[in-house]
Amino acid sequence: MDIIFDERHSRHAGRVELGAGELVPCFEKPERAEFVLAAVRSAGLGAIEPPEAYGPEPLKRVHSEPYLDFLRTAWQEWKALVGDVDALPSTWPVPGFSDRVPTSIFARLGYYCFDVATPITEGTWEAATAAADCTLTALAKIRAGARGAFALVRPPGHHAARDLYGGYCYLNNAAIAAQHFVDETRERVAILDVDYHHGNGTQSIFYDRGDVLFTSLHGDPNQEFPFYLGHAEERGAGAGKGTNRNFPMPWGTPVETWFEALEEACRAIEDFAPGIVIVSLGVDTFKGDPISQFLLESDDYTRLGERIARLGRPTLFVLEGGYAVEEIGVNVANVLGGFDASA
Ligand code: FKS
Ligand code: ZN
Repeated sequence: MDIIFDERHSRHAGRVELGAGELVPCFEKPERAEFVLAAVRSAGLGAIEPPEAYGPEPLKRVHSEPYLDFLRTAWQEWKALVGDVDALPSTWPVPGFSDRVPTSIFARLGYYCFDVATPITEGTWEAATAAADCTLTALAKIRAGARGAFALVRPPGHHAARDLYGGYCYLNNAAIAAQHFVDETRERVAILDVDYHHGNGTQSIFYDRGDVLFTSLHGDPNQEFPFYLGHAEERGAGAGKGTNRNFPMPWGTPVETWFEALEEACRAIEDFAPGIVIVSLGVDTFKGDPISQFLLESDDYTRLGERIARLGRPTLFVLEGGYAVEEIGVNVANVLGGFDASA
């Protein structure tokens, strides 16, 4: 398993997010990647390499130019006006307000961001673009014949839509890789999103696309972030009708039920016969995760990796969430180890 990693992830280090009624230290922090790096290294899963630079073109295939310009320049504008504190939105253009693109930095934060947990800091753009480059480099390993590759990245990506960020995500790494694969091969892509949270960004980017299947297992949006998307009846639109499959599950769902949903998602992927499987790999389904309510244990991640291997397709793993920092390393390494042992 080739592993792609870039130390520039640590340039993104938000200080605070707004939790329920109080500012708390960011859950999505640099140590996460360090724990994963240590675990994949000690598991001896494969060579760990830095990324190639792909430039802006692959990003523009998924995100709008005004959105990318905003992400690239927001920190400087915020810092000049407010000072060296995390940039967070505090007001939003909800339905009923004008849909003009606003000019003030305060207004543009709310225009492009959907929550109060996703700070823009000095190094956010650098880290986010490095993560996209890592994911594209891992994809290139697969194009060159590898059976599996792992993009060990942060910030994560699956909540980021064409021109919307939130949920700790800015650039949608998995979607950028999926689109790049389609552009290069014209083959079909299946995305399996096993993060605890629904990948609203990835779903929305490919919702009307028949060539990209999106499947997701996640906390029921009636109870869980991102709340406004991720229901079972969202099946895709237009040419993409039938190529969006959500498996929402309530808090405390038994592990066996989770694996039954995985089985259904895998059958949908097998029927779709994609040229590649891209796994949005969050391990916040872990029993000990501080912000999530599923019950998987460390050994269950090995089983997950084995099932993914049985899909029999080239597979790109992209890191998403997981906040039990001590255990995310071993949980991720178990998925990749289970995959390698069965591939
Ligand atoms: C906790 C509130 C949590 C935000 C949750 C974001 C989850 C992000 C993620 C990703 F993979 F993107 F990192 N609100 N008090 O895990 O889905
Ligand atoms: Zn998550």
